[in-house]
Amino acid sequence: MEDRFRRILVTAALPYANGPVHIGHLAGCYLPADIYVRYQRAQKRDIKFVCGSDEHGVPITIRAMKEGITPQEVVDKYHAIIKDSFARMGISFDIYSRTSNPVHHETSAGIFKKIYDQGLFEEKETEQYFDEQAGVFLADRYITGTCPVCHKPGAYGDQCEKCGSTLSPEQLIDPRSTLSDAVPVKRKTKHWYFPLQNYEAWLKEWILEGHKEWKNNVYGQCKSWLDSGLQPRAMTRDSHWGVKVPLPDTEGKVLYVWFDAPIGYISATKELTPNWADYWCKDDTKLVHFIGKDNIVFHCIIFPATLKAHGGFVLPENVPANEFLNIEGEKVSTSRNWAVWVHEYLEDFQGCEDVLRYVLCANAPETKDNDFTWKDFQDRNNSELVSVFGNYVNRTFVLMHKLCGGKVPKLHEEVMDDRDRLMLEEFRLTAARVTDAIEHYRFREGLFEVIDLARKGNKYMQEKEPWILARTLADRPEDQKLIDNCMHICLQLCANLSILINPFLPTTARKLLHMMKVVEKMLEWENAGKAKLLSVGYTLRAPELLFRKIEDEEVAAQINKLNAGKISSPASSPAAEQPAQSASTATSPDIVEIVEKPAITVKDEIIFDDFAKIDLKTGTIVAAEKVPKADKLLKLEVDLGFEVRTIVSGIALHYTPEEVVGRQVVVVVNLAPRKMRGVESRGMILMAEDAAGKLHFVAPANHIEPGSGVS
Ligand code: B3M
Ligand code: ZN
Repeated sequence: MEDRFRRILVTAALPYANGPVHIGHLAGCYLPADIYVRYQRAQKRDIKFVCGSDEHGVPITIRAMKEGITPQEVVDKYHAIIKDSFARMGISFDIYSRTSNPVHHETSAGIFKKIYDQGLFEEKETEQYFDEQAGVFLADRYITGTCPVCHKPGAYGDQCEKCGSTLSPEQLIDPRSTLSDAVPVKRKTKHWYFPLQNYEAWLKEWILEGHKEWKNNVYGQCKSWLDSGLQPRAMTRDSHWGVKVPLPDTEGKVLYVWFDAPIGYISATKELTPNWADYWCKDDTKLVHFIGKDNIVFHCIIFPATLKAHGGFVLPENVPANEFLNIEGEKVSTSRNWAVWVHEYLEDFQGCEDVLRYVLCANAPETKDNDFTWKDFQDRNNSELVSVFGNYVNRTFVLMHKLCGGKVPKLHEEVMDDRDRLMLEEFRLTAARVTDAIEHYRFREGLFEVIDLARKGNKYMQEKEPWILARTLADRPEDQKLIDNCMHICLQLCANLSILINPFLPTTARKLLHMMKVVEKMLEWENAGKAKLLSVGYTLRAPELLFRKIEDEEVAAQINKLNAGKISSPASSPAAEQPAQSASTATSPDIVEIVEKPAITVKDEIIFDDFAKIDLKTGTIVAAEKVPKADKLLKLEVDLGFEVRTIVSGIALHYTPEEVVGRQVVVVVNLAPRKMRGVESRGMILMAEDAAGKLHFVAPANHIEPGSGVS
């Protein structure tokens, strides 16, 4: 950790208490946050990890309406289920609170009031859409219509997901209520707006200049919001469920859920410790928000701006947001029941909590959306956890009992060779790499390093073959020293594995401690990389099974369950939908992910002359390489017959450089040059995108001369 910090406060997005959590939530933010926190605790840093249920917002009131129960009953039910799932998965919050707690109501109302008293809100009476059938004002997400920018249907009142434009409900063409499909009517209502535009310059300075180290996906989203200009945003809503607006004559109005929810982090800290202000108000606190990508704008722009307006609070040092985890190639959808629910997993795979943690971390959507498949779950378990990690530990313990009398043997320095020294050096190097990876939120990489150390251990043991030496001990008694050295090093490696795996797989780490008969204290990070952790002569326990094999039938049963539970058409109302990830897929609190195949739409008509301006020619890719630090980009050299051009193309997630060399392509050759990641791209390659988002080359059916015109 940087010297300027003395304590760390980690938050994980507050899940909406309107449904259970699924594995996309875990992968999105709770697991990465927990890994980070467990590591920091092992570093003996002053750290607090806070979270809780987000119990306000429209999705909860709608669910209550549908189920014919009160919003309080909805949140009570799901708060309990969610809390239990987290606990059983080993997500080690210092507190898991809830935003319906009185302390939260007081805290968020207090913050609102202070901003109000400073005269910073703009009070506006506007006409807003009202659903006369449902009898409610419609939150932005509950209005859909045609996008005024790209003219595609299915845009929401706050955003068009097809073209990414930020919208307001008034801009939608042919608006409809998603609750009743009624045409909404306008009604007058008064609200308090936070003038985000006044904070734009400050936010640009703080994020775009000051936090270039943020993950690309986070920085990029902030930049595009800031570049497109910020608008005032209403911080109150018409509803009876939520934190009451702390002003006179505001019956039926509550704080906007995205105003109060992040303040939930503060209230939870207040509940946790009387020293809460140290964590929130002192500059030497490192505040880190773990979230999913759909929450970026709220955590990077809106919440910091409100904290800034209020004054006196620290701002996040980092906001490591993950992308989404798909299931078996399809987007998670709670309304279609296309999800793997954590509470169900825990029933079906008892004692396999660490396996899920492992697979979700190994497959974490850290830089791009990723896919969870049951086959991959099985493969990773069987070939990595069982065959590499578990097998290594098991062999070491079995051999130590067989060849060294169940005790940690001595290290005989006089017969050590370079291979032994190299292996010991590897402990240190791995520890340093894991440390660096976790400090910089690269958890997958950290985890791979740990598994790789076990792999190296296996290789070392295989090369040393102590069991072969044991056969000829009668003739060569001096070989016992070689056996001892090998087993000594292998055991110290097990001790290192327990320390390094602890943030990722805490239960496994503790099983190792039990086998080694050592106490928790050994897991302190300062021990990572050390060559002497287990004392010579110390008796160790018999090996115990760390991981069991996962059978084909178990995987088949899960796939069947997933398919059997699938509801083919999305529920009629998005209100039934639960946020899908991290904490959700929605860009607004008031919902929800609507799962629809993107409609095929046609752009506005153009005349022939417009088309004729585009110069298309065939070319052949003659060289290709990855653009450093850009996941998606390949730098291509394309032979166009008359010259070879450099073109940067966003296809790296679909094709390797080797796969594209030699391909014929169609190029827009008169596109103005553009710099991408410092490389000037002169032209664009045409690609077709299938329904799954995979890109395919557009090329002449038969090989023709590079430079041929296309029309
Ligand atoms: N509950 C939205 C979501 O579940 C919201 C997160 C709040 S974090 C302060 O994605
Ligand atoms: Zn659009």
